[in-house]
Amino acid sequence: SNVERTFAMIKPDGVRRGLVGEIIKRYEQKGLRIVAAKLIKADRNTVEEHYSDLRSRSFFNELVEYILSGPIMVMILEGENAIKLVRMINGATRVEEALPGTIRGDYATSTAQNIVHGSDNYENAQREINLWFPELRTNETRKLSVL
Ligand code: DAT
Ligand code: MG
Repeated sequence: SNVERTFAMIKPDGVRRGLVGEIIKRYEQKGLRIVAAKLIKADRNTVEEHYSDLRSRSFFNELVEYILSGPIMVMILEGENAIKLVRMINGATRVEEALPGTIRGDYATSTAQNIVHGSDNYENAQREINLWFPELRTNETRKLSVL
């Protein structure tokens, strides 16, 4: 088995549009367990660090401003192949490629504002969990101080 943890975010348009319950329902329906979750107003430094690999892209500033535009829900999800599973449930990045049945396919109306985020690999999952949940940091992320 490959039980692992990943980081997911409901972006400001997801919260603004009242989709928090719908989105969490989809994760839970597929067997993912919520390890931690909080509704927060993000800090600029954290958002820039989160998307640091996109710093050179033309849409970087627009992306950061968008994430800062309202409350977001950040969470740690756990389950079998959780990293890949969350990205499957979220759907493709580009609005015209996000298939019906995925969160983005069903709700996103633009690529820039695409409702949800999920870590794309194990290393980034650990990095993003530690970045957004500093209060849970321990020497080893596998020993997060939560159930
Ligand atoms: P993902 O969120 O699917 O992992 P990513 O990491 O490539 O996609 O990009 C992060 C976010 O940046 C993405 O969710 C939306 C935004 N974005 C990506 N490509 C974009 C583009 N060409 N124009 C505007 N925003 C874009
Ligand atoms: Mg990404």
